[in-house]
Amino acid sequence: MGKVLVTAALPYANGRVHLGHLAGAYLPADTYVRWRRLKGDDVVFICGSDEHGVPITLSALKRKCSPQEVVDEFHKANGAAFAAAGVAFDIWGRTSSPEHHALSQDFFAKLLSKGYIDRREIQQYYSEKSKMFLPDRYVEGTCPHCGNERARGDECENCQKPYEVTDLKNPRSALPGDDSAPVLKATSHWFLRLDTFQPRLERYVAAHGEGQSEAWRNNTLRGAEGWLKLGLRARCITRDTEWGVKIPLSEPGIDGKRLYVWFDAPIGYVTFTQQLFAQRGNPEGWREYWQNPACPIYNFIGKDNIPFHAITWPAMEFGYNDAAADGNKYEIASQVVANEFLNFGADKFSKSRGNLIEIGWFVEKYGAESLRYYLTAVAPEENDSTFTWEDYARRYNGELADVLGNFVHRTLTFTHKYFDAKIPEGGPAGDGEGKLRAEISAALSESAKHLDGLRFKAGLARLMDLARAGNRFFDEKAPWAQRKTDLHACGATIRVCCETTAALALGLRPFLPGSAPKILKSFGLAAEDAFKPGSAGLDPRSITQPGTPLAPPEVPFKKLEEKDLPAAQ
Ligand code: B3M
Ligand code: ZN
Repeated sequence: MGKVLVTAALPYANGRVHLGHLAGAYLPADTYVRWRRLKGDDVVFICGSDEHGVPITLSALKRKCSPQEVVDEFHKANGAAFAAAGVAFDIWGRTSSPEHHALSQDFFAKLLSKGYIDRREIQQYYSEKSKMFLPDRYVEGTCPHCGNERARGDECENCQKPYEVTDLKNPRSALPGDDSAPVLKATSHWFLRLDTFQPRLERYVAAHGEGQSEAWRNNTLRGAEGWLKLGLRARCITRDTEWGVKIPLSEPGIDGKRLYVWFDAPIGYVTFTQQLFAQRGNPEGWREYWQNPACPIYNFIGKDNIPFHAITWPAMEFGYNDAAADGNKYEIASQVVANEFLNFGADKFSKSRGNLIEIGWFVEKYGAESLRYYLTAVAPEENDSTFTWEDYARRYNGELADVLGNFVHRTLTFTHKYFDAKIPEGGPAGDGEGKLRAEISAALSESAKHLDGLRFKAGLARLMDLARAGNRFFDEKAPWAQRKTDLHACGATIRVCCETTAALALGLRPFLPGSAPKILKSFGLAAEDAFKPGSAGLDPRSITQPGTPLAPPEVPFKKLEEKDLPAAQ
C-alpha cells in the first residue's frame, strides 16, 4: 500500500495512435494502474503528447501546414482514442506547454553547470534547396558497406552495419520534394556527456538484473547492457530547427537551434505530474511521487524506446540531481517495462491502411473490450506478435464469446429461470463443487501474481482457464437434467457457478474495465463499488451469498460474423 507513479511513453503528435501503440505500452500500463489501485495503492498515471522533433516538422512539411496545426490536431485525436479504449490517464499533457519548456531549460542549465553538457563544432549536411540542416534519417545515399543505393543516414536496412552519415556515397536529401545533394556546413551543437555517467548507469542497470527484486524484463536488460558494453559516448542534444524548446543561452546563431526532442520528452513525465497536482489544487503534491524513495516509478514503453529510458533519461536525472538543491531532485525509475512489437498480418485490408489500424476507428466499430481482450491475449511481452483479422475474430468468438460469455450467460440465465432469479442455497457441496472452489482461489491468486510480475498475458490466460473449468463443470453436472431429479444438487451446482462467475468478473476488472463491472452488477454490486480501492482481494463468495437477487442477464459478448469484418466490406 503506498504511492506509485506510472508513466506511458509520450506518443508523437504527428499521426493517430494505432493498435501497435496500444499493445506496446498503453494497455499494459492501464491494466497495471487499475490493478495497483484495486490493491489499494495511490497511483498517478501520467501521459501526454510529444509535440517536438523531426516527426512533427516533417508532417507539417508534407501537409503544408504549421507544426502547431499538426500537434493541435493529433493531441486531441489521440487523447480521445485512448479514452475510448478505456485507457484512463490522470493527465494528458503536452510538451509544448510553457511549464514543460521551463523545466527542460532548467535541466539543460543544471547539466551544463556541472560540465555534463559541452559545446562542439561539427560538420553537418545542409540542403541549400530547403534551407535547412538535414537530420541523419533525411539523408539517403549508397551504403559504404554493401552498396545499397537507398541507405539512410541513420541506418542501412540492407546490412545494418554502422557508419556515419558522411560515409554515404552520393548523398541526397530525402525531404519531401527535395532530392538535391546536400553540402557539409559547420554548425555548433551541445552534447550530453553520457560517458561520464557510465559507472553510475552500470550500477543502476545491475541493480535491476536477474534475481533482483525489481528485475527488468530480458529485452530491457539486454538493451541497456548492450549500450553499456559498447561504452557510452557523448550524444548531441540540440538540433538546427525552429520547432522545440529553446536553448537557454544567449549567443549568436542560437535562435535557429532547439533542444533535441529526446532531451525534453522524458522531462514531460515530471512536468505533467506537476501540472496534474496544480490542477488538483495541491501544487506541491507531485513531490510525494517524484521525491519519495518509497514511491516506485514504472515507465511503460515500446522496445524502440529502451535506450532513452534505461540509459539517457536516468543519466539526465543523475546529472540534474548532482546540481539540484536537496528539495529539488527526482527519483529514478524502478521499472522500465518494454514490450516488443505488434505487427500486422498481410491481409488486404490492413495493407490498404498502411498496415496500421487506428485505435479510435477500431473502438468505434468493435468496442474497447474486445480490443483490450485480444491485445492482452496476444501481448508482445517476450516476442513480437501479429494482428490479423482472422485471429482477432477467432479469439473473440472462440474465447471471449464461447468460453467467458457463454459461461457467464448460461449461469445467470439458469439461475433466473429455475431459481427465481436468486442464488440458490443448494444441497451439501460434493467433490465437484469443492474442486471448482479450489480452482477459483488458485486462479485468482495466480492471476494476481502474474499482474504483480507485469505478466499481463499470463494473468488473463489464467482467468480464462477458470472460465473453461466452469464450463466443464456445468457440462458435467448438466443442471438442466439435475433439476428434474434432484433440485438440491442442482442448486449446489448453480451456486458454485455463480461464485465462479463473480470470481471471473472480479479477476477481470483490470483487463476488462467495461464488462467486469457489468457482470458484477448482476450480483447487485454498484459500479463504484466494483472498483473500490483496496478491493483486489474481495471474496467472490461474499457477493454470491444464497438468496442474493440477480439482475436480468445480458449477452455479454455477441459473436462476430464474417460479414462484420472489414475484409468482407
Ligand atoms: N515520442 C517516441 C515514440 O512515440 C517518443 C516517446 C517519448 S517518451 C518520453 O515512440
Ligand atoms: Zn548496407
